[in-house]
Amino acid sequence: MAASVEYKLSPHPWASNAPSSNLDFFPSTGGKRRSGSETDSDDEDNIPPDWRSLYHPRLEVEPAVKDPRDEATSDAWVRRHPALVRLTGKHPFNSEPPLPRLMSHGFITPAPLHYVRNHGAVPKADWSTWTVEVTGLVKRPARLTMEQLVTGFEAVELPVTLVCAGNRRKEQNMVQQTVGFNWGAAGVSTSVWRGARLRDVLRRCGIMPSKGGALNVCFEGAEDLPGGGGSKYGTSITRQWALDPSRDIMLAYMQNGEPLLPDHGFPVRAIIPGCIGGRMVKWVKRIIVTTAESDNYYHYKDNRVLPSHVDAELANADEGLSTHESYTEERSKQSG
Ligand SMILES: Nc1nc2c(c(=O)[nH]1)N[C@H]1C(S)=C(S)[C@@H](COP(=O)(O)O)O[C@H]1N2
Ligand SMILES: [Mo]
Repeated sequence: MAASVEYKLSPHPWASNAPSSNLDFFPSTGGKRRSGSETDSDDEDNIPPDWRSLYHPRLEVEPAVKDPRDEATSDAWVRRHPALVRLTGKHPFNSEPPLPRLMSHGFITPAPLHYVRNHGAVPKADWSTWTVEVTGLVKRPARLTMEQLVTGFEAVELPVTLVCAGNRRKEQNMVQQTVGFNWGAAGVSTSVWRGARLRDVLRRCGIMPSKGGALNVCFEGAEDLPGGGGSKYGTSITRQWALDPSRDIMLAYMQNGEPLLPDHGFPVRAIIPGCIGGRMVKWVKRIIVTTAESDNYYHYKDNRVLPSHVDAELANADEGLSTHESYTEERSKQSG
């Protein structure tokens, strides 16, 4: 394999303020990893694989375009694939590709066909001014720019499958009605994600020891959502997961060799291989190291699987209960 992997970017059609054709922004990870870097890899052969052959031929064939259905919504500026099946009306945008189309692409889903789960409006993000704040139980709190994330940390790139916890809920709802909307069988997609390791970022910021109470890592998105009377989308993972080098958890800024699409978290999102999609916070603005797990409304109320005797009515009635991905028309109106 070539020691130097070059990433040539074509102009980005979806986000005009994304860097394009700028190799300095996306330096190669090729060759041996720097010794003394924050990774503890004991692999003899550290040359990362080149995944481009998996996704590059697919890029042009599934373009995203402005869709008249988005015109009267706050997502009017977002380009989307017209074939995506809209599951919750116009807004917020929750969609999956037609199953045969998803399958026709094989292992890697072109980004415009990747299923989308948005709790609210897509944030209008600017690459050059976006920052990710790392705060809480860290010795050196930081506000990282995209340039710092891209150039200041070793990049990792690998294929990751995302699946919404609601995938195939349509069938589940036929057996017993849940609070959630009807996903078909295509709420699942795989693409090649590239980003900085969360672990490296946390170590650079001096994450406190677990004895010091630094036990959880919370993520917060950028949207203003109605949940709990007004909140951001947020969730958390344990410190142990966040720092585990074998988990390859990353702050991803590229999908299939391009900057992220607005719907998938441009400019940066969490990617947690092997975890449910709901944990992979898009448009990440804040990472907070805490003792307790996230107290975010969407972590608490949306990401729960309940025993089968709990029906939708009981889940809604009881403060302590809720089902994953609860969705109501009312909420959809508020989040516009
Ligand atoms: N900020 C933010 N992050 C989010 C969400 C969201 O609505 N807002 N939805 C979550 C859910 S439930 C899923 S399944 C995945 C979907 O990611 P995708 O839209 O890129 O497929 O994003 C997760 N991250
Ligand atoms: Mo989800």
